[in-house]
Amino acid sequence: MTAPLSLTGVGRDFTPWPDDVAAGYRAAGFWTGATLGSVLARSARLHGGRTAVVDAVRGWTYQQLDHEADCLAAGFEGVGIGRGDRVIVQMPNVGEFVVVCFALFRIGAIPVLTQPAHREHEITHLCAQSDAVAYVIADHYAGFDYRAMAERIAAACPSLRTTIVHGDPGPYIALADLYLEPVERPEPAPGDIALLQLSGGSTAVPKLIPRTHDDYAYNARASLSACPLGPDDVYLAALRVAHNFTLCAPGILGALTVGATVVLSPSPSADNAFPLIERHRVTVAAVVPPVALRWLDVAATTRHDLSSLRVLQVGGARFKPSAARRVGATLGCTLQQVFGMAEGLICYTRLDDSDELIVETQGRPMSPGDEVRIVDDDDRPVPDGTPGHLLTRGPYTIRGYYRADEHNLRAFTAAGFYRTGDIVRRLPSGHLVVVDRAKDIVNRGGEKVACEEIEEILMNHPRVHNAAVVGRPDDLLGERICAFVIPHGPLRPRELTEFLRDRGVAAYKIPDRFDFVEEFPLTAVGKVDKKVLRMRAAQEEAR
Ligand code: OOB
Repeated sequence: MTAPLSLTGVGRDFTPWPDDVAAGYRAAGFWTGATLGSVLARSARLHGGRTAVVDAVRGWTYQQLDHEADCLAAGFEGVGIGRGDRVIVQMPNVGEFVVVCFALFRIGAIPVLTQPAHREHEITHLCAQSDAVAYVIADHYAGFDYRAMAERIAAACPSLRTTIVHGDPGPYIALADLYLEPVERPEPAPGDIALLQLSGGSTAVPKLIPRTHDDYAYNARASLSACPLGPDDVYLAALRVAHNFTLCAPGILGALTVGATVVLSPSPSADNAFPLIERHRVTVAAVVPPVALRWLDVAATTRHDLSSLRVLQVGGARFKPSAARRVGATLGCTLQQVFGMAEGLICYTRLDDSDELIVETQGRPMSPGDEVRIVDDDDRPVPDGTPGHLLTRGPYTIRGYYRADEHNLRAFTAAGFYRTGDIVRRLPSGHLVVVDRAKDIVNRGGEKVACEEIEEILMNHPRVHNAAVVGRPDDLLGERICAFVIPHGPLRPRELTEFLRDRGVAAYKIPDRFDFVEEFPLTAVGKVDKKVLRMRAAQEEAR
């Protein structure tokens, strides 16, 4: 046996569901034993000649996608990528992203799904945490050359053996050269990790989320029950492809499960998305609130025909009722609010819910297997209608982060419930309203930024004595990032921005504003009082 099973199945890397619970999920039909690779193979048999994926350059029929995934799997194996190996995938919205993922799924290798915006700081952490053996990138995207960064990353990450480039490979291996003759191999086990998602979590280093074949395939199917798609549907992937929303809610994987077409937009801007909606007769699209707001504004005067649009999914951050109310009239489609997390649980408003529920709530859990508890600070259930901490477990919600035993003790209850960090209240219908957040993150238009991560880096600056990062309200993004800093001596915001950039921190995490102060307000137990800082940041903003 080449790959030690402990890396992919039951073992030290992730907490599987208890055996009796897993048996229950199988008996209930949630887990079918199908791997993600076999989901595509099935669609290729049923819908072979239909278009599976279209990007700015070309299209793939189901047969082509299935075949290319097999060819690329052979090529990946040829460069030494095997079952259980972790592979960092950092690609923009191109069809090859889908081919790469399915090639890895077929081998049983594990894509670590990063964002194009990530830089050395993030990628080196992710490499170290996952002991990744390979790094798959595009040559360049949005004015940034990933090959130059790959050199520095390879130097910092001893586990990395291979860099593979979509486009001009420079000194690396060209993805295009890895399409070889398909070979037979055993399928991965359905309980193996299929992919690692990134948490939008609150820790200094982002945590990896192990999603298994069984649970992720179910995530897509259960999503299809809330947002039905069929072979005639066209799904627009406007947000970045690797995000759980775009990939699996029902997203790319849901569309490919039923023979629908996925259209990949290079960016979510109306300039990119509207012509694609018109050209491909897109029926369903998924966006974050700031994008929805922009689309609503542009739709009023656009010359593009958006009449094919049936459903606009909005999620990732709270969508204000005032904006939600405009969707139907302005875009002529049904709004679906989506409240989800890469760790698992996804709530949807249903397409036939009342206008009131669609506008005012973030939906209800998609699966009958979802268990939801809303509790007070001492983990005691609160009555319906009272805000409390949202805890959840179920057939597609992880029981633990990847290689994070100590953190898992805090992030999960002893009974295996995931502590989402969200404060919600539940209506009698089961719909949830997200009212607040207990976790220490800023949700910047759907991009999650862990405050502690930025604080730690700032505190490495020789003239920063202490730093506290909070969100401040913003009409467009929902929140922006505000850093309160106690300096040692003279310091300017520019210096800190450059400092973060030099450390290779992704641009979206760089504070929008720095406020220099002499001291921080403290709580009764002597911790930095972020509630007070958030209030100050909001007051500054109002001024
Ligand atoms: C999605 O996933 P993540 O992992 O990037 O972020 C999860 C967190 C949630 O815990 C919550 O704090 C926030 O993002 N969130 C929302 C929300 N949707 C997500 N807060 C308020 N209203 C909403 N509608 O963001 C994600 C994953 C799958 C589907 C959709 C979104």
